[in-house]
Amino acid sequence: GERTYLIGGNWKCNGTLAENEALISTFNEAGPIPDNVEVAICCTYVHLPQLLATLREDIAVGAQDCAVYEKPGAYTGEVSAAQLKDLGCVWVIIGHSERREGFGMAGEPAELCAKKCKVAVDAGLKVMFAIGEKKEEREAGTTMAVCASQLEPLAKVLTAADWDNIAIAYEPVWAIGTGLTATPEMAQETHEAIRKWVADNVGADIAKKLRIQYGGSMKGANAQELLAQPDIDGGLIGGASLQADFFNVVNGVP
Ligand code: 3PY
Repeated sequence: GERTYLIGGNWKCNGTLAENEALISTFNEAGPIPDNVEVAICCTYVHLPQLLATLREDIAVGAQDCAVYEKPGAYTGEVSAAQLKDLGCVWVIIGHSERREGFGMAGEPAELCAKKCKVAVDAGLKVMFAIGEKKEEREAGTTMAVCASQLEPLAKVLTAADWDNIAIAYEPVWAIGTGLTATPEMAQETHEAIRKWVADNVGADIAKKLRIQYGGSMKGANAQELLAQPDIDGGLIGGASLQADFFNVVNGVP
């Protein structure tokens, strides 16, 4: 493709120091990363120092969320974007569907996700901003309306320059952790629609440069055909990023 591919690993709430050590060795010994690919691993907050110290230098490190607050202060349990940047993180995932849903508690509304994204970019981080529809929404034919409703608040808060530091991770919720993957054609159709939305509502140049990653049970076995689609510029990888198979995705780019 014309854009540098972006392959992110989302380790979610997995890993111990010992398990990570083994996986980091596997990745460190996995051979060269193709020139047209940027790779990042997003781990738990507590494991960031381990990855920053021991993961190969050509894989960037990121977090999976950050606080919405711009200034340090009385926010018990929160971790700020500025603290992530200070530690050495390059990336942060914002708006993963698991966080939007809230694990049975109050989830994160679209406006909050957008605000977090702005705070993160202002702090000097790059953001993988996750969007996507649920099964009922796809079946009702509202996939793009849902994606647009998640992108609208983002388009409101970002400046044109901010978009250089944003990737959109399109993750159909019905394909997350279910083993179901959108077919390459289904994924391409939505990626193309997302890029058109950005062209129409943000700017044609920004849309052309924007990387749109596919997420949702992407793994070595299905990566090649997904990444071959013209509007799929990478992936956000869950389960397979906890295995050596992650490098089959990295090496699956055209
Ligand atoms: C998945 O691969 O299921 C993901 O949720 C990646 O973020």
